[in-house]
Amino acid sequence: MRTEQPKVIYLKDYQAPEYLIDETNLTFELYEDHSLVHAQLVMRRNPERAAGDAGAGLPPLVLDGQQLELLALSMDDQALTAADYQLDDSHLTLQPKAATFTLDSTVRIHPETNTALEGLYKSGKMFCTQCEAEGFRKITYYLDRPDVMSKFTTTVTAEQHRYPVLLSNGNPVASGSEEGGRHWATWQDPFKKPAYLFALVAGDLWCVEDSFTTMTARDVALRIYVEPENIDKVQHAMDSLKKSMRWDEEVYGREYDLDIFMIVAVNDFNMGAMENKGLNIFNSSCVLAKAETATDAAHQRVEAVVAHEYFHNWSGNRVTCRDWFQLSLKEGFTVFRDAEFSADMNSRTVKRIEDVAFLRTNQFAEDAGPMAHPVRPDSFMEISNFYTLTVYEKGSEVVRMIHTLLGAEGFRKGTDLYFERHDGQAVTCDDFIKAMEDANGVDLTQFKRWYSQAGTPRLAVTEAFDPAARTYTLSFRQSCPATPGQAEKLPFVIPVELGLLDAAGNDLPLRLAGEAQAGGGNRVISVTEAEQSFTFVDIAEKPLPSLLRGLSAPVKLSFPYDRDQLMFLMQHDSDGFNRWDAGQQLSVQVLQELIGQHQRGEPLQLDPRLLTAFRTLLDDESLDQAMVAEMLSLPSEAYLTEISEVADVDAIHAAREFTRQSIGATLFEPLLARYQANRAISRETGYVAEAAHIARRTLQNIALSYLMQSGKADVLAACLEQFKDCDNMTERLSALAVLVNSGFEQEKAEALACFADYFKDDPLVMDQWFSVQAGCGLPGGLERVQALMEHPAFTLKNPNKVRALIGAFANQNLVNFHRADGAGYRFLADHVITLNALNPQIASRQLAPLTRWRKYDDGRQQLMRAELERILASGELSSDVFEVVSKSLA
Ligand code: B3K
Ligand code: ZN
Repeated sequence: MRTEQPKVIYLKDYQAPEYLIDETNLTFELYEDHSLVHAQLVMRRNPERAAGDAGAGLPPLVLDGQQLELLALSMDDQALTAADYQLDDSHLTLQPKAATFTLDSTVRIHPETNTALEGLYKSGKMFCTQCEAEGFRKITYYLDRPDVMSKFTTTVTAEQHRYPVLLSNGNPVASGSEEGGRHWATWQDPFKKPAYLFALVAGDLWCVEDSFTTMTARDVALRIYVEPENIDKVQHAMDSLKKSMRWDEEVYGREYDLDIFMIVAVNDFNMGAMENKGLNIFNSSCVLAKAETATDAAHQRVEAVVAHEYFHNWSGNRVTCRDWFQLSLKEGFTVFRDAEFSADMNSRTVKRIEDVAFLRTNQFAEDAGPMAHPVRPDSFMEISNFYTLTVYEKGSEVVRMIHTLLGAEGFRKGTDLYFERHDGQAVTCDDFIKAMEDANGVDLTQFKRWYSQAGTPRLAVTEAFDPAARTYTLSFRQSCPATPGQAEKLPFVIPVELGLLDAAGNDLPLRLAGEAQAGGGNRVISVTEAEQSFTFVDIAEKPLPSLLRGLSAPVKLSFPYDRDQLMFLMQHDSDGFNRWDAGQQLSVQVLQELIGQHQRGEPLQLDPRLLTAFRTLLDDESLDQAMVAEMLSLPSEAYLTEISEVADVDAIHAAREFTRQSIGATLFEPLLARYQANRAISRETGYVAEAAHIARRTLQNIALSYLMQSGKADVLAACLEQFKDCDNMTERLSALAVLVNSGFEQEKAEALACFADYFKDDPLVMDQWFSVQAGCGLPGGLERVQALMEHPAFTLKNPNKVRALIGAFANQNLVNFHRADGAGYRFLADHVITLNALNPQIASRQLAPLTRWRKYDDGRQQLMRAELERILASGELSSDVFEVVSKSLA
């Protein structure tokens, strides 16, 4: 906990470490009421910093350490006493006498009471670790920074009966039993790594084993460890792992490097997973999946997270970050890698649609709020607060733009050079860019502004057609709003992928003024100035532009399309993503009109063109069902909030619900036809995990949710049939969600009770049960959530539960969370205060909805601010919570 105001750390203050640690030899003694950690560090003066030593002597050695009880300390086998060092609550300082030395320490720690889930802690009955970013300092005194890379050897000793499995990074080298029912195992990691990649696991675990033959014909043992009751939910993760390993060889030429790769699933975990060298530790929600308990979306998440953590072996572990300001070096790049992997494994267009919808709703909101920061931040108080959508998702968009600008081949040349040049090093985002530049002979100086300037740029586009000259000119004007600490912004390099559609909807051949010949119907132009025009020649008729295809840059584009033009693009754009995006823009226009009507107290009148467009989609059986499902999905309330100047929660909710009802009523017949046809196939084939079936189920479930708006008895019957008779969680949970959001009180109550009774022993399924109810927008949402907090399956100590109930309520149930009396805000603040003491990282994450207070009307602004003030005054705040609250109020 914070005793004084946390310090701000600046990138500009970076200095290389004074000392290095060549070898780290650890021994853990695990017990039920404490654990002991013996560390032997083989250290030396960093030659890079040694220039002035001859005159000035050696500088003090300052080791990081928190919540450690120092029991013994010696240097080069000489025991040290309290007079030989200084201790405060986060450092151990001592004076080396020689440029190389060995430091031995023993500390006592308490994993059994560690609720912050950082460092060494217990999840249920097993011991596990989470060290990134700065958790290793809660395990032993160390230079806990990513530019200190060391060779680790780890011995774990524990009671054999309770902890038959003892794991750490690298390869197993020895094991044995001790007296008194204890045993030990030693692991050695041949690769130097920073302490944040250290991992240890001890527990009663079962594993599924497989193997992978690498591109150079080496056999790698693959093991996924889980608690015994979950052993039947591991196959999908194993398949995903093998696909990832092959994909990284084929697409990036990257081979796995140890003889064994392990994944361990734990129930209590602050985020999705962690890429510890050779021993990934996962939130069980990102490993366990089988048809009966996990939805299609959950299966896809497992595939993506397994891939993401595996890909870190190169982008993060072999080449790591110099300091935490460079976090996006590994995270942005790795998110890009996993997104491309998922695109290759599933539908590329659908993956892009999902990612962009998420980016626009959530990252754009972060970039417009009080925590806005560049992809490479300049400063932070608490690094845990910077594992953000900006570092991850926008960081990935930045890498995607480099890929777009250089092309796949040029990009690969760049990554080859990057991995070769920096293997075994801790480097910066500039090093990454430099490799891209050197491999391609290009200059990315201006492009690098994407790393240093925060905020979502706006790109306003206008057109001018000259029939006599047969030219068509697109004029671009870019601007970027001010963000905290950054008033003025310089122009970005914005790659705009585009096409021009003729009256039949075909891409016209594109030839810019000055070019010898046309170069296809789709191209990328780079907007690099604040205002810039591009003139296309040989254009006989006025075209309709399709701009920013695939969201080729993370910007907010505006072009004055009318609704008929959007409908035309929805049908004809050769870019699937832009067909979807045209539909979204049409929906946004229509919904915004309804929001205005609601605010003026007028009767709501839906533009029938939206219904026509949706009917066309439903009638066209040749379309990819996954695309139809995406296109039938209205923009979320959260997205409508994000694009509002002042968000009127009630009007947004009313407009969207009204539209959903109109769709359900007007398109009842085609929706029912689609529903019945698709449900019949589900019944006939049973669950099939293939893309076509996933698409079919998605459309089936969207159709069901619209149909249920009608309140008709036969739709209810169909919904109950699906709920009871299906063989998989995708159909069951969708039916449950539809019931929960309906007015059929008795059926709803019965379904919820029956579901909970059946799945009460499966925590991940119960998370879904909590979420579905937390997200229900019917009146009384807060009271329902408060009652659920008392449910025996709920606990604030499990992050998944907090996210499933409190998180889902505050982020997805906007109309209930933003109740005009502020009770939703009070509820959230109360739990943030409790969580601050239990688990600061989770507390700080849950705060996000309150930080967005500037989006709302005066009354709500005051209520939200008052809750932030109350948190600030509530006592000793963690640096995590303090940073977010104080920046939000600034
Ligand atoms: N690198 C970890 C995130 C660690 C977060 C620490 N607070 C997971 C990932 O991005 O792969
Ligand atoms: Zn990552």
